[in-house]
Formats: sequence, structure tokens, C-alpha cells
Amino acid sequence: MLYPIQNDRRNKLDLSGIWDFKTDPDSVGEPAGWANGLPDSRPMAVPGSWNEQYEDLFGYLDLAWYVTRTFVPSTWQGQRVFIRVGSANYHGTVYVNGVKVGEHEGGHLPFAFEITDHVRWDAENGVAISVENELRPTRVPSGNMTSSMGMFASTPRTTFDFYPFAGLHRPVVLYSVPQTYIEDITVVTGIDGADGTVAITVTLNAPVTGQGTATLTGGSQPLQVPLSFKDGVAQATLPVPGARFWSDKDPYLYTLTVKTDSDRYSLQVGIRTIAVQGGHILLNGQRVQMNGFGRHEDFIASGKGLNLPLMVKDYQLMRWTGANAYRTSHYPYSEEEMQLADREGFLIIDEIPAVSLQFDTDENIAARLRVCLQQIDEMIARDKNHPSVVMWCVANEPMPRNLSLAGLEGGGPADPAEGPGKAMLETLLARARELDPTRLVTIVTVMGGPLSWMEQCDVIGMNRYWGWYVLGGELDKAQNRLEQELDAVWEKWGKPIIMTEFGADTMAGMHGHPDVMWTEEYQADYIRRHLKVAAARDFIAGMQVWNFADFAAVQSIARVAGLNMKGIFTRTRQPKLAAHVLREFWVKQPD
Ligand code: BDP
Repeated sequence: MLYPIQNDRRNKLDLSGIWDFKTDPDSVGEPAGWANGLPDSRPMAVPGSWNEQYEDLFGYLDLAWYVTRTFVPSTWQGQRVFIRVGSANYHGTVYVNGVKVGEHEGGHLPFAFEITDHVRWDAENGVAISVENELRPTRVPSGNMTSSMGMFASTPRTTFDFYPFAGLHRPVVLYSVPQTYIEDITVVTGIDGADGTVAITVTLNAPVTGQGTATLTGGSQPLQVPLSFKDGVAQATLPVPGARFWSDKDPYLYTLTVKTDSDRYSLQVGIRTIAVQGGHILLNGQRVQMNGFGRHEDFIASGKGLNLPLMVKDYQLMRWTGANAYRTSHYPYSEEEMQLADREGFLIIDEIPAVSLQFDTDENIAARLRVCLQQIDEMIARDKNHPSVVMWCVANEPMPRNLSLAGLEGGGPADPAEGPGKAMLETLLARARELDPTRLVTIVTVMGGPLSWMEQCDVIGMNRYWGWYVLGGELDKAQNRLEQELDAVWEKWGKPIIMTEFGADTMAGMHGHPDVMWTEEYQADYIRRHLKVAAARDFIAGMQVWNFADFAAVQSIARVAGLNMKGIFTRTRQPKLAAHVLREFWVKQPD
């Protein structure tokens, strides 16, 4: 799944802008021919979630239609034309000039359909996309489960703690490629002393024989290898003597250009390796700490829609705290984000939308497994060439049936979800490993979940809320329990641990002496203690605060004004006191 580009062989037309929009709660749109134009509509920005653009759409998650028109020039004629949607949450159906060309399940990942035969050259073409985001138990992530969250029940009825924003969240583009085109490129980099290697596999769309070249620029001189295609596939390795390796401190990028008789494609390459050794993560053979945040794609008005100025600002703020890493909690972020991370030197844990997986009935588990596998396939196909992506995360907080926040496993009867959970999680980890043996794999574990679910991970991700959901207001005791638990997990598995979440809801501007829960002082103290606990443990490979910024969650008694307020920054990106604590620990400041 290559990112569409414009060059001398390929074309790209970005349809971002204001589209026509109409809700369709009774599903009358298709038979009524809305794919050819909406009977009446209102303006809607694409990319963007629809929920915050109009007050009456805030809680609307059912079917809705987006329609636009675009001119396609005849200079594209003779090429193959595709429509590509960056993300339609949750289910999208695409029509071109009234003809249904395909549909896709699952948000946050791109999909494309060939539309060559439906294009009108040198004329307006109609593009319609219907999107719906119903919460269902068999979807990933799931909603509308029969089990209730007791006093924490929420509106809408998600199983997860973020607003289920709906719509076309990323750009919709038309692109064209030659008849015989480069369908995929896989780059794997290696290091041998001071030298690098760039191993390339190029796949064409047809099983043809032919020649090509791969050229790497950005070093002292261009390096080139010939490509010999057999059955549409060519493989070659470029040695890079005296390479400049990609890292969080020096995110150096080379440019790889693959050329065939008919096509040309360029992408950025960072030469780096990632591995684990004992309790450490090694980047290019050197120990690295992955410090930063769990985040969300979330902002006022744009919801989960691509927001480029916000993205640039967030990277600047993360750097200001001294962070060098983050997790794409709880779904793959935009491709533009990944490109920026390559360029800015962030280390990413890339996560599928498997939040709070439940292990209830065999039927439901099988349905979710199918979706999760598809999401892993699509995420790895999309992100496998980004040097910034160092780890695949196949689940966030899979849930035991009887969650007890008491912490360490043991003592009580085995949870009925333990067996089915382990089977499913290990299937997901194995799939990620099989598709990409060059990166690390993990699942992010919930407090009180079975320790056995960690067994097959390269790195153990632990979300722990000692001092918030458990022992709130009792930071001495909380710290003690955290220390015990971290030591026990290390003793059991001997693998690097990243605290993938720890945090305290904090109302910006609320102060307390003594520092009680919800005050800025409490959050600052809570974070400081966690960072000190980690600093004293060699096997902690990263500390990722929950969350980078306050974000839209669901309505419940646990979420003031529908916000999760564990942000180090507010939703409008103003720092809370704890941001300065992070700087104390993560930025080595001159006196
Ligand atoms: C964890 C979840 C995360 C929540 C967070 C919280 O992984 O999505 O937002 O807790 O409660 O359980 O703040």
C-alpha cells in the first residue's frame, strides 16, 4: 500500500475541501440515488469528523453521505485510476459517477479501488462516500455490549475511553499509475559496523519480466543497483559504506527511487535496526529509552480529522518535554504523522484499534479476530517502511472477564477469559511477527489482567494506575505497589518493560496544598514518583504518560464535561504543571 505521489509517471489529485453532507438514519440514500447527488445538503469539511462540526451531529453515529465533484483531465487517460480513502470511520462505501466501486470495514487505515472504467475524461466526475459508525459488539473496537460498566456506563456505549468520532478523517485522493506499475516496495535496513545495507523487494502489479533500477541518494554519492523482475518481483541489496544511521537523535533520511520501464516511485529510507537484549531496547545496537506519551488524534472541531498545523505543534510540544517516543493509542495515526515522525526522529509503537478486547462468546471472538487480523495486515502494509515505527502493538488492554484492579495475578481462581484471550492474542502477535520479523511486537496489558498474556511479547507494555483508580490520594502506598508489581513482572519474564500508561486526571488551573486528586500538584507529584521508580530500574525501557493532551471521551460520571483530563497539556495545548516535571527528567538542561 504505497502512499500516492505525484511525479512524471504518476498523478495525484487531493479532494480535501468542503463536501456536501447529509445524514441517512433510515438508509434511504442508496435506493434514492444519493450517490449521484444529495437532494439537500449542508457543507462538511473533509478531512474531519462530522460530530463537532454541527451541534446536532455530536451524538450521531449512523449512516451519512458525503458528495463532491472533481474534474479529471484527459492527460491521465491511458493510465489506471484509483480512488483512495485515508480513513473512513467505521465503514465506508464509495461511488464514482453513481457506480458503487467498493466498500471497506474499519477506521484509521487507507483503502483504494480502481475506477479507470468509470472516469469521465475532461469532465466533472461525481464522488460519493457513505460512512457509518454504529457501535457493535463484533466490531473492533466494540460497543453496545450487553455487559454494563456499572456506575461507569457511558454515552455513547463504547467499551473504550475516547469519543467514537465518525466520518472521513483523512484525505480522499484520486491517483493514476501506468498500466504496469510498482504495486509495492518493502525496504529492510541493516547495519554492519559503520556500513549500512538497504534490502529492497519491489512488486509490480503484473507477473512480468523486465529490468529496473533502485537508486539511493542522500549520501556522499548516489548508489544504484539493477533490478531484474521475474514474475513481477525483483529483489536487491544496496550496500551503503559509511552510512549515516537513522535515530531519534539524528533522524537522517535517504531517498530511494525505484525505476522500471514504465513507472517511478520514491520514498524516504532511514537506515536503522531495532532489537531487544535482556531488559533493554537497542536502536542501532545502542540502548534507547522510549519516553513520551500515549496520545489521541483529537482536537476541537476537527475531531479525529487530519489537522496538519496541530500535528506540527504537537511534535514541537513533545520535543519541548524531552519526549522521543509515543504510542499511536488506540489506532494507527495518519500517514502524514508517520512521515513527520521519520523526519523528526520519534520512535513509534504502532497500534491497531483493538482497544479493550473482550473474550465473551466464541462467535464474537471469531468475528473480532477476523477484523484484528485485517487491521494488522493493513497497518503493516501501510507502515512497514517507516524507520520511526519500531514496534507493532496488537492490543490495548485486552480484558479479563472479572477485572479486579487489585493488581498482581495469583491467589484467586483463573479468569474464564485467560485461555481464549491467550489464544487470540498469541495469534495476533504471531501474525505481526510473520509479516514483519524486523520489528518488535507487544500487547499493552491492563492492571489486574493475567500475566500469562505477556508471554509472547518482545517488550511488555504495562498500563498501571496505582495512585489513581487504585489507592487514589495515597501516593506512598501506590508507589510501593507499583514497585512490587514492576519487579515481579521483570522477575517473571525478564523482558524490557515500557509503562505504556500511567496518569492522573487533572483540571488545569486547579491547585491544592496539600495536593489532592485532580489538582495540578497531584499530577506533578504522581508523575515525578513514577519517573523516579523507573529511573531506579534498569529493565524499564520507556515511560509513556497517559495522556499527551486532554481529549474527548464519552459522557460519564468519571469524565468531567466529556473529557479525559489526564493530559499533560490541555485540549488546547496549554501546559499543566506536570509538563515541567517531564522536562526536568527528560531534558538535560544546562545549569
Ligand atoms: C486505560 C485505557 C485508556 C484510558 C485510560 C484512562 O487504555 O484508553 O483513557 O485507561 O482511564 O484503561 O484514562
